Amino acid sequence: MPTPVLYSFRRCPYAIRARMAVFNSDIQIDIHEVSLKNKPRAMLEVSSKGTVPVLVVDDQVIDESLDIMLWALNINDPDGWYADYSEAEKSHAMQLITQNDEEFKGWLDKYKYADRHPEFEQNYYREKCENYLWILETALQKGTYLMGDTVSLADMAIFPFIRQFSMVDQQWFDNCPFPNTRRWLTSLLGLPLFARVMAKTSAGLK
Ligand SMILES: N[C@@H](CCC(=O)N[C@@H](CS)C(=O)NCC(=O)O)C(=O)O
Repeated sequence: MPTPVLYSFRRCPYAIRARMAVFNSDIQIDIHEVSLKNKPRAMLEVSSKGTVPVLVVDDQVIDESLDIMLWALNINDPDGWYADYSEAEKSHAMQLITQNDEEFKGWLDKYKYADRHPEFEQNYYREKCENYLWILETALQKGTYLMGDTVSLADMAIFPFIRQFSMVDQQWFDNCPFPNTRRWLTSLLGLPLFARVMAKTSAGLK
């Protein structure tokens, strides 16, 4: 089987979550870092929607980050991010991820680029984001991670977006009333796996 190719963009939260799962599963892949302003023709030929990440494995094209995570975890889930959970827990994890992808991300983009959305002040967009942070904070008051005391798919799929949120106004985040979310994010950002996923040189890539 030829080595699977992952079209990726280093800072993209969707690509980060996909790389977290693929790297953790120890599957050998070639990472193709993409310029979003000049996407490679080979990528657009297999996925015309033009978003990263895109995984090409044999004749299969997977162009949704969550599907890439599930593909990797299905092959190898050494730390039990997914397989070890009950169906009810899996569905709860998916619900948290869907809320991130379908609601929070939209408000996050407006918060980050508030100058492009002058109909409201930046604080308005941040307060919209906070609705989701409350949900995370409540879960994280009960356990170290979103699904309990071990890392799960939910943590890995969501934290790259909370990272992005935290960086919009780091000072605000460092003082915000979500201490458990802050603690959770700090712990995930400190993982050696995250350092590997974010490495700028190919030495960090598998
Ligand atoms: N639903 C997709 C969303 C991926 C996505 O929107 N990625 C952004 C980068 S963070 C992108 O490629 N945008 C296209 C562009 O900027 O041209 C997924 O989960 O993979």
